[in-house]
Amino acid sequence: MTRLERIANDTRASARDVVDVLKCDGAVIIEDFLSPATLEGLRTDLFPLLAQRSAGRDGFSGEKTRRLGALFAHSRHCAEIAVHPLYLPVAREFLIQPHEVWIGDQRRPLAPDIRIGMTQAIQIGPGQGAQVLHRDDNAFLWRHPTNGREGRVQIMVALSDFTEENGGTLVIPGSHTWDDERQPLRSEAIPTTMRAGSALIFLGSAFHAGGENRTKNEYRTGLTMALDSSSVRQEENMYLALTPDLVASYPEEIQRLLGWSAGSNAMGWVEIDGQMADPNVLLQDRRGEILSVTKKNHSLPTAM
Ligand SMILES: O=C(O)CCC(=O)C(=O)O
Ligand SMILES: [Fe+2]
Repeated sequence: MTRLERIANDTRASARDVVDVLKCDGAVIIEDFLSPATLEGLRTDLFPLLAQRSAGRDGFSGEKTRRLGALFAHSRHCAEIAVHPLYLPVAREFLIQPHEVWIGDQRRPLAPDIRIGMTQAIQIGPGQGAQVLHRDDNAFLWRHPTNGREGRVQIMVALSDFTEENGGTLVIPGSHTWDDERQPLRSEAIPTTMRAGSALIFLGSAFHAGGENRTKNEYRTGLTMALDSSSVRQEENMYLALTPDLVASYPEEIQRLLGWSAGSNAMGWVEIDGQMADPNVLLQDRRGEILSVTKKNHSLPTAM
């Protein structure tokens, strides 16, 4: 395969189309994923902060590459990416796959929720060599082939144009089906070329890498975010990166995606009055009082 499939973000585009391409190729480009206003807002919020960051200190991070995390603290436009109709429903399709488990004498389906596992703006500077090819679900030591059971659906939103020359993300289409023995080769990878505002969505099991920036003075800037299964720990420590007050200022859907939830598989509970409770109640009551679960029912929805 020599090119990545492209889907235009217009009225005809559906999450189903995106899922279908991802199942087949492991990666897809969504053209004009962001509105011009959101793109401009992200650039205004993030570019000055990126300019203050020092470059990476190792080959993987990139010694001519600047990175900025904790993006929900730096731009409220991140919320629009996380709940985008061509991203969140797509992630749900891959990540919320119920397991049949025994709970006592009952066999029940148990499914994870979705969490934002990491956020990062990545600015590849002139002279930066290509990153090594890798899978982002290495963070969870995920096994391959996944047989459709993915742990992560990642996005790379272009905040500047991505070209072959300036470091557009390298992807090996189809590599999400490979087993753990197969080595990825640079010759199999193709560069992501897309206009600013477009996005590459790829599975955590797909081999990819930051590309080489061969330009003299062009910076390639992307915003990456991961939607992960709540069966894994978030890669970026959101509880240190974002204050509870900051998280509380977002709508409840975003609070939960950022990890302030316990979900149906009970990952992330907090003890309140002796009960394993949903931590989201602590955000709802920012007066600092810990509500008693005996007065209000905050208990977890599972049988655990
Ligand atoms: O910057 C890119 O295009 C990809 C970077 C990447 O894959 C990573 O740092 O894990
Ligand atoms: Fe990566």
